[in-house]
Amino acid sequence: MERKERVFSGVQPTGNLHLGNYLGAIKRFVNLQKEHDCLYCVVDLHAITVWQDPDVLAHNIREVAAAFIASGIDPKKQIIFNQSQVSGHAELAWIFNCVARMGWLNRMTQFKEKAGKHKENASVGLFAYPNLMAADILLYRATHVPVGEDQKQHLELARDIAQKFNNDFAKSIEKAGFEEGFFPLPEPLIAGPATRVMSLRDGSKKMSKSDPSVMSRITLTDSPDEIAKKVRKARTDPDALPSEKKGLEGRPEASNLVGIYAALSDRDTQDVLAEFGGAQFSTFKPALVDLAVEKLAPINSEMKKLMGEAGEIDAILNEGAQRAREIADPIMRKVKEVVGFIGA
Ligand code: AQP
Repeated sequence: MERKERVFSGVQPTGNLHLGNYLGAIKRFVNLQKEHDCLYCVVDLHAITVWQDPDVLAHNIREVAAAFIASGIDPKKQIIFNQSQVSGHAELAWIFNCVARMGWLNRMTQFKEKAGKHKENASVGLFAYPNLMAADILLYRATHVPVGEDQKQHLELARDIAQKFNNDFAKSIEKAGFEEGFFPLPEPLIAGPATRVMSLRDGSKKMSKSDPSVMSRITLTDSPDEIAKKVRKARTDPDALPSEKKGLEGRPEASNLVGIYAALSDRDTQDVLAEFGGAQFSTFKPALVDLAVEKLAPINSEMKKLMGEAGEIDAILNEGAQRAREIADPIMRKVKEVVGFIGA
């Protein structure tokens, strides 16, 4: 079984897809497709680690798929599918539940943040989420994973799981004909000026789907008026923008807005500061509104159009799942052989 470079990443269909999801993940998915074989997954099994209304979940699955396509991912060239259609994700996750150690999962900061004070009430799935994420990636023996900064720790865990699997089963892996271990150690691709987009209301908090304040995030379904209102009201400080990156230190809100501008315009932060250094937010914010509307409005209208054609989205997801299974099934068969399971 030859090993090749392959990109895998996923987005949860939990509603309120926002600028952080777009700049930290989806926009980068689009760029990667130029030179890689990519699988982009709507990770619905992850979504249900927190209860989802079934009707809303189905809508949100289609909406993430629509966002992928509207942003420029070509479903004919790349594979777009929803996770629950490929049973290998859950099967491999179970095997990884038996490879990963409790101590490793206990260190995951996202579980601590999401479970908060009510750890005893959190689902077992929320705790084991990183094992499923490792399975998502390794089921395809993917080598590169574009994600936002918040997923770095989970990616490190996926590498640890791959490494431990390779060690635990070294003998049977060799017997099955693999010289360099069975799973690759997947590399996180976390790069660019917007790997961690912050809340528009609080520069110390990540922009997030579940923030109770709608003013904290720009969503991919916001109208131009809503985008303008949110940017206008975004929290800032009273100083003008600096001309050098160093001048953004200790100014999280300013840094966030400049990072968003840079990522939306495919420039680096220094380049944006060279243009806006010395400008007040009263000048910078309208420029950011114009740019955000210019980039997001076409995605928004394409998403709307696609959402009116649910049957077509479903067909794309079904076809994508079929193609994903064609890659996953032989790998899963080998995993079972390596573990010692029998059967055809
Ligand atoms: N604020 C962000 N900045 C940059 N990247 C981000 N991502 C999420 N938030 C930001 C990246 O988007 C991809 C998909 O994320 P997800 O669907 O798995 O959801 P999440 O990380 O749980 O998103 P939220 O908004 O933070 O949801 P809640 O509020 O439920 O916790 C990932 O690559 C992620 O890194």
